[in-house]
Amino acid sequence: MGTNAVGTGKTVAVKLEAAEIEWEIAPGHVVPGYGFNGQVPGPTIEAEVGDTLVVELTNALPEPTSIHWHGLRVPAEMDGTQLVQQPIQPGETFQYRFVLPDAGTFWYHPHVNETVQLEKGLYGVLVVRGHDEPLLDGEWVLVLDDLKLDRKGNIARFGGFKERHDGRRGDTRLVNGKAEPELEIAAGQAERWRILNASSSRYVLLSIGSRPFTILGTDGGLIPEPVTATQVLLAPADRVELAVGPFSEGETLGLESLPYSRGMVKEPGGPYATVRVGSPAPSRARIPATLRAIEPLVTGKVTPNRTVPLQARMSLRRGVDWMVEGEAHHHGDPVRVGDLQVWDVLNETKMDHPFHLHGFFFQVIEVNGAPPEFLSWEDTINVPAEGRVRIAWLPDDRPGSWMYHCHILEHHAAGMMAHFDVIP
Ligand SMILES: [Cu+2]
Repeated sequence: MGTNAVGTGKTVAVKLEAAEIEWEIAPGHVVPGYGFNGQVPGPTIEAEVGDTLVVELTNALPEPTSIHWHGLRVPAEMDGTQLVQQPIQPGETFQYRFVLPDAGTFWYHPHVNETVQLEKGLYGVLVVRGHDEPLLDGEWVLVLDDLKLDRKGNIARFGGFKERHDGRRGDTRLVNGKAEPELEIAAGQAERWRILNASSSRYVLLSIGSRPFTILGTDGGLIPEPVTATQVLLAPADRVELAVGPFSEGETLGLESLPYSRGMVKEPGGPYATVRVGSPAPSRARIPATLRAIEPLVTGKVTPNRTVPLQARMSLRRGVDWMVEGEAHHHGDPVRVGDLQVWDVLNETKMDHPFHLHGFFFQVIEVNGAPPEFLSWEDTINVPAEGRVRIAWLPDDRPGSWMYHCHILEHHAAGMMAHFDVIP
């Protein structure tokens, strides 16, 4: 990682249409929502490292939209924010085109009116495969989400102080657009689960029936070595890749979120899906002891060259402003191509915030002064309430306008974001 990939010549062409849909979240329970190609999540786009992705997005919504390619090292003008493109008006089409330099589990979602458009169902996954992937018996993409419904069972009205303050959280938990579905896995097999938390604000402390699983990758693809765990935290926008199983025939496991305290907001947790273990099937799963080499960007003692304070301020008119460095919708200093960045992201609030950097992966150096359990490439990291996360990243040769923000969508909208330039 660090240089821009050269295309292989293979093109993956996808047509996406964003439109109003009748979203069936449970048998017989339909809510008016938004979808890509009539579905939630949108179609999973699959490609290989080095492919060129060409997406023709048609906006059939009653409002402007765009697509942000979350986690992808795209050229600045393909990033989908209003810094780099005009929102796509209803009836218009826009073509996104870029090479896919990295393997991993990425996602796509609008970067216009996100609090509404994502909640209504506009999101999808992009899987990019590398040349040397671990071999498992099967693969699932699981998108976790939640939906806030009103008494009639429709998507509840948006806004209000609590939503602006805590972020919007619903009590209907979804997997791949369905409320608490049943999943099946064959006994004796181990599968690769690529999991995304697409919620507006909900943190998922993921458990699969309290059984051990193996972490294979995070936001930016595989980690150096497999890590065994019984729970893993997915802040909003986070991804994780797990090896799950083998289990015994007839077992039933709950895919659930355990209670999690994100500072002054307590997440109650709850079930997402029931996993049933079916009849046995032969396994050829093989997880190597080494998954990938990741070179650390920094070694030894480092001095950060930037501090990014995440802040809140009560406001008589709006209730609360979420800020970066003293202002809502902050304009950050530029960074120069090739200059190593070591940033201290300081959370000066009493609530966790998932920090998302557009267009570039970073390595986490420290969380509250301690090194992380393993080295990884990330585009989103949770910054604990009143805590500090030190990250390092290298602006490779993609000058332009970029941003970072809290991925609690209501906090982003209320100002906990910054735009900055990468300059040649
Ligand atoms: Cu936040």
